[in-house]
Amino acid sequence: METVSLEANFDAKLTRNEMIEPKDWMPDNYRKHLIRQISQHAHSEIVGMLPEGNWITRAPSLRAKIVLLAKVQDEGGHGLYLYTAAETLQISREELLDQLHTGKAKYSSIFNYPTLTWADIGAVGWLVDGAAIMNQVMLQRTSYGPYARAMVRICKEESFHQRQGYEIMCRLAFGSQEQKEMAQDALNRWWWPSLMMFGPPDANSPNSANAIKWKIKRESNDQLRQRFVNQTVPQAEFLGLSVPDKELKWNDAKGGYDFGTPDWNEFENVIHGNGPCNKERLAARVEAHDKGRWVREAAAVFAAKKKGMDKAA
Ligand code: BYC
Repeated sequence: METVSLEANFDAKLTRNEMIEPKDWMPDNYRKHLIRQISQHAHSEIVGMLPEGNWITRAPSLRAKIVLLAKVQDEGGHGLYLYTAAETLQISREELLDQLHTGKAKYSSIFNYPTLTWADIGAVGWLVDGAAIMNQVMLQRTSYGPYARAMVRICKEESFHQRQGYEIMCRLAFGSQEQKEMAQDALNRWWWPSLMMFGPPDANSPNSANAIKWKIKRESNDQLRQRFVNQTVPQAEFLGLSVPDKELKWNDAKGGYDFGTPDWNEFENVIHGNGPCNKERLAARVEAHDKGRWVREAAAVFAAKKKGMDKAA
């Protein structure tokens, strides 16, 4: 088939809201766009394990430790589903990881902030996983089949993570005065970086036009950010905590909150490698990758031997 009719067929599938599958023809830019987004998403999952993993040995109870351990393991699993989805687009896992380790590929800005207290683990679950779900629910209907299917399971697990975080915040906010102050301090530090997770304002988002045209993203950065604020402010009120935004105000006419502008200069700095923990996070990832080399090599030898045995049988 000629490229014109292949492209018409691709467009028609999108119009009918059918999924694009790995064996289908797709424009090269669509493939590249997906590799960029899915791999950055995968990198975010595995880098996201670091700030939380930091608290496993210091969780305040056995129950809290088990729950946090399970959550961090889930994030590792999400990374695996997403790398596998990206690999269906003709790129190897090694190449994807190399892009992360050399700083060529981005990962979510949020994981370049430190988790200073146990309340931060609550705030991460509540706000960071909350923002992640807000963005990822629409990705269950993204146009690329393997990505959409990976997102279904990820979303289920992320809701458990969000509840884990909110439970910690409830305990602290309804605890002693000191605990309540810890909860407020965590909210103060995580609020604005959480709003930045949705990406730059629509007017400054170079990838959005194609993402929407190709039905990769179903909603815009600003729409999702607004929904997140609308949903989260009442949760903060329930906790008796105040959102650190003087411009925050309910707007009857729009049926949502008006809110202040995140510091987009800070965001640009963080996504270009100059946030509070960028260097530490990347170094930890590279070290983990190097230390895991023997596992990858042993698994490859085992797989090759098993293949040989299966053939002989
Ligand atoms: N951090 O044109 P734009 C999670 C980059 S949650 C870093 O709007 P797009 C987890 C963007 O990549 C987080 N970089 O881009 C939760 C682009 O640069 P390049 C992961 C960002 O793609 C809890 C440039 O800025 N979730 O994993 O249309 C525990 C211009 O942006 C960010 C996902 O990845 C940011 N926050 O929209 C553990 C969801 N925002 O690539 C783990 C899937 C923007 O051109 N991803 N940039 O050099 C998406 O939905 C979209 O990629 C985004 C950005 C909404 C993030």
